[in-house]
Amino acid sequence: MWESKNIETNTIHGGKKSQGEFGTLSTPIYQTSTFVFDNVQQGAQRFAGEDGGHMYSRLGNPTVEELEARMALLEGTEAAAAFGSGMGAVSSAVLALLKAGDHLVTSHRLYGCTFALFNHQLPALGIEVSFVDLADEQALRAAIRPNTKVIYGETPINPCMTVIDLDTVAAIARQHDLTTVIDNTFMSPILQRPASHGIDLVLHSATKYLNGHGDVVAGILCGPGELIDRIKMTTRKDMGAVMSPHDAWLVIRGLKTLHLRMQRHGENGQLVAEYLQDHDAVEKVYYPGLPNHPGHALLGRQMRGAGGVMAFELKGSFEQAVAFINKLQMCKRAVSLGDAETLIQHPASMTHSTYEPEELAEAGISRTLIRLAVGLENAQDIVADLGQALSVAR
Ligand code: 4LM
Repeated sequence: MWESKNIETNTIHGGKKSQGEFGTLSTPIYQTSTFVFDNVQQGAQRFAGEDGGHMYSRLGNPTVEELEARMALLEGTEAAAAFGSGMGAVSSAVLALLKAGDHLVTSHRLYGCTFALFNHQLPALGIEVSFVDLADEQALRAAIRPNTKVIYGETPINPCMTVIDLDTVAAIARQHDLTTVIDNTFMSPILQRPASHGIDLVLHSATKYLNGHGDVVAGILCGPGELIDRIKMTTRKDMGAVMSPHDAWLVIRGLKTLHLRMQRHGENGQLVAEYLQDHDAVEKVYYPGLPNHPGHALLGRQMRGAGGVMAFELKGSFEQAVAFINKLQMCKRAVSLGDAETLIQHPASMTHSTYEPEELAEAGISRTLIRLAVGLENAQDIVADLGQALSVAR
């Protein structure tokens, strides 16, 4: 398998296994549910793990495995596992690592469905969960108990873009022999590689930047070979959140332009964040590319760029915020992020509607907070659309 020292080249060539039967440039889509055995003995050997051959696509599929090899290379881990959604990756990871009586330390800010899984489903299974500010080293240290097994976080955090120091989290985890899981969805491996900071498992909603074209729901988990194999052969196999070969092919296609797209998302993000910050109708902008953002100091050390997502609050009322979002013409009112189109949404009533009002307040997600996922359009068109809609908030 060929590998470059440059990640831009690896998004195109890295991890590519074969050219297929006919020497195809594009990865073949092995659209099959099952695989034929020469005889009973061969089938039995495969199920016993004595023969590397395939059995059934929930257990492994060559197209999906090619994506897994590519993602492991990009994140700098031994292996990767692909899932049918980002939430499939989150649930398969934590349920492989935690059992009744164990304790999870996680962030008080998380994507809404990850919060719901940790706040409702895990406690129902007898797993204890503490929600703390993972950017606060003392709070993280104080949360660790004798039965703590895992630290789970996102950075930057959806939707307020809080940045967690990965070196600090990894060092604390090592002291207490804990497994760390970091959701790298907002950065992609182009802008941040958590494993190089000592994080064990790196997670993605591949629905977002990795695929990049708004036409797939998918997830990826990258990490040590033994742990990834265990997840594939336990929670992924038995709960079944697998990625389809066609979706894997679409994500592989998306990866080829990931480095170019991340560069443009970042350039547009910076320009739009600066425009909003200077606008007299805007109260506050949350974007790590702005020098007044608390996570700005980690740019360069941990992150190669600030990416394309930001949140902001207008000076006006909730009704004015709604009127502003409704007045946009080019920017699309939609959840998700990482697509070519600029997407705008209202976290309190959409992506984070899984939080109760007091939980939203605790997480610092106000009713007037707006999240903008800047796309790949000409930045001047994004700014012009925001500008005409901001007239309602003046
Ligand atoms: C959204 N997010 O924010 P699937 N991790 C992070 C996420 O933002 C998401 C997931 C995992 C949004 C979806 C509507 C940081 C999702 C979950 O949607 O299951 O692929 O990923 O707009």
